[in-house]
Amino acid sequence: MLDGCVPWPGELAERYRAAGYWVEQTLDVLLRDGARRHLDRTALVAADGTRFTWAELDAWADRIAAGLVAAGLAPQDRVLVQLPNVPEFVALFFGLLRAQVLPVLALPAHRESEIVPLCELSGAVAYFVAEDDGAGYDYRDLARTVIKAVPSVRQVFVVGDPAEFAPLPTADPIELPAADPFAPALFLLSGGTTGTPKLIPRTHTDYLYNARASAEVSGFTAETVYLVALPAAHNFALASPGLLGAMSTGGTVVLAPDPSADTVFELIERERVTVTAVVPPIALLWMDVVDFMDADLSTLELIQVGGAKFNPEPAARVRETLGCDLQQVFGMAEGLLNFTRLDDADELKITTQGAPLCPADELLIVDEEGEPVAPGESGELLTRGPYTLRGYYRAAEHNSRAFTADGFYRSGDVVRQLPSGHLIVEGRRKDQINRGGEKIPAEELENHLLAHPAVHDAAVVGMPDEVMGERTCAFVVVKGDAPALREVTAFLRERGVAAYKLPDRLEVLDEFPQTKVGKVSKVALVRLLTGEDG
Ligand code: OOB
Repeated sequence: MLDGCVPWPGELAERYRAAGYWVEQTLDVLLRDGARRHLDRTALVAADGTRFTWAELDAWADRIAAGLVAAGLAPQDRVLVQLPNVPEFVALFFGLLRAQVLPVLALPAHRESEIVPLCELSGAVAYFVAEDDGAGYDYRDLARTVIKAVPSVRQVFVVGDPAEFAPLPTADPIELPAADPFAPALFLLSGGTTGTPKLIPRTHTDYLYNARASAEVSGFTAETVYLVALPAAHNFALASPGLLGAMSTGGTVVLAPDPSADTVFELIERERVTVTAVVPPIALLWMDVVDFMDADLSTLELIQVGGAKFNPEPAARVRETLGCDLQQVFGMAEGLLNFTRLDDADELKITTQGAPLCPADELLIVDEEGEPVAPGESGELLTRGPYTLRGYYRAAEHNSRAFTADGFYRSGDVVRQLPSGHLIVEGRRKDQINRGGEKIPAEELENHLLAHPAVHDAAVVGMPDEVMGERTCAFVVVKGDAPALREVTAFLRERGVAAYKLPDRLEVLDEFPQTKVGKVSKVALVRLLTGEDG
């Protein structure tokens, strides 16, 4: 295991192997085998209609792998990858796997305040970006800041015009040694609950299981045409089942640059898309406008909705509005995935967030004292299993709190389990805001707010919102004149905070309500917003 990663205990690892959840293959097998089997069929389609056969994608990944080696990158090196949904994302992903260089997958929305700490924590030696985001934001400026701030980052590679940096490296293919299937292949980002980012190591074999089993439970086949509507770097769109799941069955992957109805409906019609995955606000948006747009969505068989709670009322309207089946997905980058099954009764598809993917997923639902609740009661979900991490990367101290002594991950989600095994997500015990699927660690935003000269104290909470599930409210105690929301968000942007983390509302208080033990009472703060008492 890479230094800083926590392995599964030998006895469990043996069990996962014996049961066939862990196979002795590397993730790269998805492209290598796919290319062997499907050769001249279409593997990947870009938004502009550029198409790549399996053989072309395979050859491209080989050239990138050789280019990475020629550029001096070595096995186990970490690199930061921040690319939008472009074909280069897929080719580079497999190129990195082949060269055994470990990508840290950042979201396109991330900025300096996320990217710099991620590079520091991972010791990244290179940074891969796109020229821009298509909407005027130039990632090369961000790269200039990052290389100045983080000495380990020696190289920047750019998709598009590289300016003073290098283009994606390619070279004539070379023979490369095979990776250890049980070693980390990549790092996902955690939604986070603390002031600093957390990295999730995913091994070849655990992520292969994640992608293949998800594809199976979602009914993917060689005829599947999967539209990547969420950022490809997110676990949902990447491997749950996502683009890797579609590749595992020989399906076709179509890349959408953004999830707007205009963009997506046109791609669904043009490419005859059969399945896609979105967060609830996007599903709501599509359902709202579909009647006013004359797109042909008749090929769409399934929409997967997850990342945040999808309420039963809109869930019940999916079939009549979008004309397709609904699959709810309750997952986490840390591992555990829950899916409603395609043959579940409508009631379950509409009112639950699904049942665990793997028979070896172990779930505990516990009360505040950590004791298991009675069956059917709600409590915090703890889990371990063949594709759930045993520790964040280089985070020994945090790991001692985020996991139980016997290795269960504390999800921070409050759930209730039906006799069928299906879970209903009822809330959260972690200090995080889930803004339409985008996760905001409260402490991180509070730290940024505290840096503002007029802010004496800060507490960030989620306020209920019909469309987003929650929006972000920042409560502050000020010194001197109270700043306006606009001034505060400008300040946060200036600090390089991602746009989705900016507060939607600012409330100034003389002092914060406190709990019995003298901590800021976030429950009381939310009550101030919703006007509920008791
Ligand atoms: C997915 O992954 P992350 O890592 O961005 O966020 C995980 C957290 C969960 O712990 C839970 O708090 C929330 O997001 N969540 C849901 C949910 N799906 C995720 N809360 C309620 N209902 C749901 N359906 O969000 C993710 C990863 C893979 C597949 C799907 C989602």
